[in-house]
Amino acid sequence: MIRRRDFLEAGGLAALGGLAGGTTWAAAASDSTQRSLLVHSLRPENLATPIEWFDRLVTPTDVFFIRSHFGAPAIVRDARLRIEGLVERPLDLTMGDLGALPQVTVTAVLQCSGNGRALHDPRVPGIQWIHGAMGQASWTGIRLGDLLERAGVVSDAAHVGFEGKDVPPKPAVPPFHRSIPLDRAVDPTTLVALRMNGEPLTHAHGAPFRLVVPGWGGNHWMKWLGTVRLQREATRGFFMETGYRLPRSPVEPGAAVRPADTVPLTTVPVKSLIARPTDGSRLPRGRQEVVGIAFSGEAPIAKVEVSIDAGATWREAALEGESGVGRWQVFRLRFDAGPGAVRALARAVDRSGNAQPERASWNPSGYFWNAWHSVQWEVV
Ligand SMILES: Nc1nc2c(c(=O)[nH]1)N[C@H]1C(S)=C(S)[C@@H](COP(=O)(O)O)O[C@H]1N2
Ligand SMILES: [Mo]
Repeated sequence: MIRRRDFLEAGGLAALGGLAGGTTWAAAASDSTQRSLLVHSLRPENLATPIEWFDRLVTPTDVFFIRSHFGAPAIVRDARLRIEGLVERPLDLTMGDLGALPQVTVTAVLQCSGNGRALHDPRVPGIQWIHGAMGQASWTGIRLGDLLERAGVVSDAAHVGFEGKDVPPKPAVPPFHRSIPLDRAVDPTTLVALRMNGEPLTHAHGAPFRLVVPGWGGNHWMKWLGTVRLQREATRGFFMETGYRLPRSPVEPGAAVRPADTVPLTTVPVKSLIARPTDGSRLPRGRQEVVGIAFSGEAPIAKVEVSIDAGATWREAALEGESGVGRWQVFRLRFDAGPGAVRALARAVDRSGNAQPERASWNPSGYFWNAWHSVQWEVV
């Protein structure tokens, strides 16, 4: 039996390998083996989930990726949530106040818009996430729409701004502020979450309150939420006017794009990913199974197709789990493995007809990589 200490040390070493080499692939992740994250940076914490964990509907919290611009703020005992701006009654809510309101639970994918950045060609600057800046969890809290109804939104409010309690490391660094249009804020799936996977939010994931915006890129999901402000206009500043924007229309890979030709990114495009067998695996010949996940921020998944002959033929995989916008389902397909090198591919289509592209649409910040996932196995 493995002692807990050895087990933690093994995880720690894997994490250090990630720091030095850029990537560390944990051996087959399962509940009884490695529960470590891949380190992109420790201060602030930017940690990725090993791909093997994407073989199930819910990503356990302790292996759920962490993305933080400045690092978590200090823990305070009497945290408040302010709702202010264009409202009839500004609110100042404690954890007790929020906990006493009706709670709803939504299962949804949280994916960093920069997930897959390392796979864009030509390469772009920024954290070189490969596949691990995503996860699916159940999120429990209060509908933002319910809170806004209590505060009484004034008629000319059109945007809702969010500020977290984390602060930039020095005055020259702009604060991480975001806003979303009012109609998205009152969508019944938009939550101020207090719980993740049935437990109180952990500090790294935004305790005591964080925003949940199913279907939209992770940058909107404000952690350590402190202020919600009703506004006429979208929030200004670096993270709205320069960061988190996409070219208005597709551009040539490597092209320069003027800020005036960009729009804010919102919904996560359709994507599937093979979790197992992982790229580079050696498999025994015979009956095998490929498993992974698929989701879209625009519509529920319609189908996932898998090829085990480098794209010559495709078969539809079985889907598991509830379908929904911004909610992933597990796909599974059995196949007979003959000897030699096998190139496998996965691609998904959503119910609005959005198809995962063979090549991702390149953009200067490397957002939303979603090309067909391709892996190679050696069958022996
Ligand atoms: N206050 C605050 N909220 C934040 C961030 C941050 O740096 N500060 N990072 C955002 C980004 S870019 C992502 S992808 C998600 C990551 O959430 P997680 O760390 O719980 O996985 O949180 C978002 N919310
Ligand atoms: Mo992100």
